[in-house]
Amino acid sequence: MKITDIQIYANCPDRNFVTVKIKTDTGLYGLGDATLNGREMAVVAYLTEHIKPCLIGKDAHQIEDIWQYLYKGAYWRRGPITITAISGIDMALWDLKGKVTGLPVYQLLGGKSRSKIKVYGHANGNSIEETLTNLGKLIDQGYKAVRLQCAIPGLDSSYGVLSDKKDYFELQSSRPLPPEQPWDTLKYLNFIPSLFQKAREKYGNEIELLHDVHSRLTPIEAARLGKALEPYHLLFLEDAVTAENQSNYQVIRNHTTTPLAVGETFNSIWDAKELIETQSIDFLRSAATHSGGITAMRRQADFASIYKVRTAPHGPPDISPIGHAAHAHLNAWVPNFGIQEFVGFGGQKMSKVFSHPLRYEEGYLHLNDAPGLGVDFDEQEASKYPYKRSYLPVSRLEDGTLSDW
Ligand code: GCO
Ligand code: MG
Repeated sequence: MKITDIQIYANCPDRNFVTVKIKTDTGLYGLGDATLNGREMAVVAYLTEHIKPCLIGKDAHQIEDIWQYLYKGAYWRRGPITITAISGIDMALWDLKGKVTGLPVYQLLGGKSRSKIKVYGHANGNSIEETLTNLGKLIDQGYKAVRLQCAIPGLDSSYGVLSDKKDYFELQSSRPLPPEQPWDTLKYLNFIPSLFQKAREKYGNEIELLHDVHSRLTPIEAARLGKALEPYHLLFLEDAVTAENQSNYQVIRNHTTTPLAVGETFNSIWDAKELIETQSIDFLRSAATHSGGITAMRRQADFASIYKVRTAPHGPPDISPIGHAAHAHLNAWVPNFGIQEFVGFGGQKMSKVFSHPLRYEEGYLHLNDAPGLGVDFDEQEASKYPYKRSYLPVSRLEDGTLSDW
């Protein structure tokens, strides 16, 4: 099965996505997601200029060898641009192997460990009341786990709050330059425990609750938050601090039993090695699109399992349906599965451009048995929605200091 061509697409069917299509002499093609939010075109250039010429003529069955060739062969190891590009290629090769054997990718990984995939949804609002109303709506839709984010009183805008937007898939349009958002740790820490207190008062203890700090705290501040949230027993507290220095998590761990999750910006097992070995985290949130594709995610999960760390792949609106499908196959197989983040399937434009093998029902995703990843990409339709340059926000303290967004 020789690779005859590789096409790379950047489109914006509501959100920007980079899609890799590997064509072969069998007539079959494979699809991969290589979307890196806010830096999409760097990955497009990497794939077009540096990867494509090396792979034409290679055997598409050699997934492992191609992964090693692109990783070791670059010499410049790791980094989000390189690894997102490799991830897109890797997914497309697994898709191809599935198609040529007639099997869904989860079968190639070892078969299903579960019949359905537990997800957590997002509830947010401009006030505690509004957030809890939205939590109630998700509970009515069958969600068993929900992440809560709320506007922080006294701040003009807050991470994870949609404000007047209908959903996450509306967010892409208006960011020709990075928008700026305010941050104030004191206001945040004083407020967040009351959100969870009221959530438990209103909805009891059956629903799993989660929260994303989005890396805005120092280790000892995160420890204080973890302790304050203990009575509300979160499934996990996410990204309490940035994890560039992995030993930061030991500080948090030493103070609180609130479970910790991190990893959405990781692009290698090396970003998580110490966190896992020191048992400083409970859930690893790396994503197939940003962490080396299915080949690397499988290794990370196996390593994590030794330390009883479970997987909880990042599932934001800036990963394409192809990336989400890759997670679904991994999730169906992985023995140490935790939970999958799920924010919906996007709007009409997305569903015309991408088809996928997933169905949501009562708090779970169900994966069908289509061969490969079970996805498709309509390039005609996609060409109607050209890529739009768009940035993630940046965050500043009241005095103007740039802080972590
Ligand atoms: C999450 C995330 C995202 C990221 C986004 C950046 O937990 O879902 O933190 O919302 O901010 O993926 O591109
Ligand atoms: Mg997050």
